Amino acid sequence: MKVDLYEKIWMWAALGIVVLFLASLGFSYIGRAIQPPSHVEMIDPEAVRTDEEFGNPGVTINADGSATVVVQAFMFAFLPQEIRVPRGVPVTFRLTSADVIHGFQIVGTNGNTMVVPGYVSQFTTSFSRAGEYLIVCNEYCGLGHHVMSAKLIVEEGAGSAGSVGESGGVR
Ligand SMILES: [Cu+2]
Repeated sequence: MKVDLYEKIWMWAALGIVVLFLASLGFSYIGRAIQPPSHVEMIDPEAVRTDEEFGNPGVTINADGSATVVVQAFMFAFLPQEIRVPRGVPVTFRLTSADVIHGFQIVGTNGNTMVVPGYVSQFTTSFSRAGEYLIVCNEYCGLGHHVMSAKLIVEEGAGSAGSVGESGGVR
């Protein structure tokens, strides 16, 4: 079968693009630990403020040294406004919205999820660098969207000694 030269070039170019896309998917999944969420848990959005867990958002340090962060998102803020977690330990974020869809992005890390009313978004990550991180809402949620932010402070905790090189963590 005779295939025209230009046809051949386009065929190989199309194949190359597919390979490139698959490679970048693989890189973000394995290399950067960026994965789609797999957690499904439902909650009544109107009961969020009186919920035992989400009505009292905050940080809990667990017996094994890991941390659980409960966050309530609403127009136009996150509660708590300031989150303090130790460096180098697994940190599980649990979030829900009391009104519309919001985003929760910890800038400069792989911590990023949608916060959908009716659902609990959950992800676990760890922070290998102490310091202050900005948290922003990255889903347009209304007139005050641009002011919807919070602060994450990663502290040099007692449990974080010798945890350099933690896998699955972020910069
Ligand atoms: Cu928002």
